Amino acid sequence: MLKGTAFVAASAALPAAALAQSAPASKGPKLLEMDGKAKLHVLGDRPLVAETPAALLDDDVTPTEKLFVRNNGQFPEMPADLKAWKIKIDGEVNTPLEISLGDLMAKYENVTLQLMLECGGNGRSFFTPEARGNQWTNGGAGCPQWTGVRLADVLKAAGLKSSAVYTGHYGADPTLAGETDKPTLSRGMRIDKAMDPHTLIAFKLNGKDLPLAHGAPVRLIVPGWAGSLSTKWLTRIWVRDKEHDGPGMGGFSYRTPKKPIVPGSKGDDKDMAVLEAMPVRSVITSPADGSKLSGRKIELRGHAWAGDHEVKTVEVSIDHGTTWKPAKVNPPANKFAWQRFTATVDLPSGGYYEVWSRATDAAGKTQPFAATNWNPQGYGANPVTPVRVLAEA
Ligand SMILES: Nc1nc2c(c(=O)[nH]1)N[C@H]1C(S)=C(S)[C@@H](COP(=O)(O)O)O[C@H]1N2
Ligand SMILES: [Mo]
Repeated sequence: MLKGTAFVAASAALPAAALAQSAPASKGPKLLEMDGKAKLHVLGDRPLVAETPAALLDDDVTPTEKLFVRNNGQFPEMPADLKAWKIKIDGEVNTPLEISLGDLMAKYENVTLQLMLECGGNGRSFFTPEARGNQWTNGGAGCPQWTGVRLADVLKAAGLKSSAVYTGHYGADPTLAGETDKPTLSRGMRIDKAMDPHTLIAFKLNGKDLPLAHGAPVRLIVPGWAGSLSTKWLTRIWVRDKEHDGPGMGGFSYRTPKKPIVPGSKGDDKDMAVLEAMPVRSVITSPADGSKLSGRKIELRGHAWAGDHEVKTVEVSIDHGTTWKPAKVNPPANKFAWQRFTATVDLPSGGYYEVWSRATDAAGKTQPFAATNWNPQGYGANPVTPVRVLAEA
């Protein structure tokens, strides 16, 4: 499961020769070259998919440049007049709305929250055998600050009919083949998640207008649930009287087995249910995987999160899970924000160690040691992920 690593000095005090010696022998991941974005790891070019390496996830609030990018189609054009952008709310509502972004911003209360965005496929590379799709490690996730209006306020203004049970979301991105008359992806959620006051129609990311890569001029943010619900370049919310059936809602797309299936088997899509909340996960953000340490004391840092739940505990281990030590876990900035954990770890000797972290959520669910509930498209893998260090002293 663990692919090879080259040990890179974490301390600037190490002589250049040591650094040169430990330079990666094999070529590393392809790095993103894009204005306004850090050198994220490119998992795919067409469509563009790039993840954030764990060590770049260390900030309390994910900076825009470090937020992962996941497209299913092509980028749409950047609109000339952001405020003239129109969003339609129709279907099972008393008064269908077509509202400009300018009016949306002016008429509804603006809220700013720190909210998790996480791809449904995050962790997919940990499945054995390999599941279909982008091979995310843990970097299809980030927790920046979003500003927008509550989707609930807009749905209340339109007036939900009693038949309203689900949403269907549409964005302006052309398909990979360049079509603009059919949706690239159109997912939806149960109406109670749409009415959660943390589900936003967002127009700012970390205090600035959304960049094109993250859905300019306006997108949904459905925190804690599969990122595919957080429609970028939002044009329409269709309120439905049944589970939505747009592209991305059927078969094995964003669906996981109701009962475990044999890993690698074809499976039957009748045994699958829509993936909603993401599972509990912890990521060590410092030290970086493959760090050479000059001493034996590690000031460990990371983030943990758990879909709809708060994280209750994080434990760390340096002996492959034989013994565990509790980490300090901070409360989230608000509901649906990740939580910082820290621990001081003393290695008993110099040499090679794997540092593990495992989180447990408020519902009592703990990260497993290997990806469980294998499914053909690889959703929901959240195993403990080692960080490998080499201590010199
Ligand atoms: N219109 C549209 N919205 C979309 C997508 C897309 O391809 N088209 N990708 C979704 C997926 S699968 C994820 S994980 C998130 C990623 O958001 P980001 O690129 O801002 O990180 O956007 C979602 N919203
Ligand atoms: Mo995603």
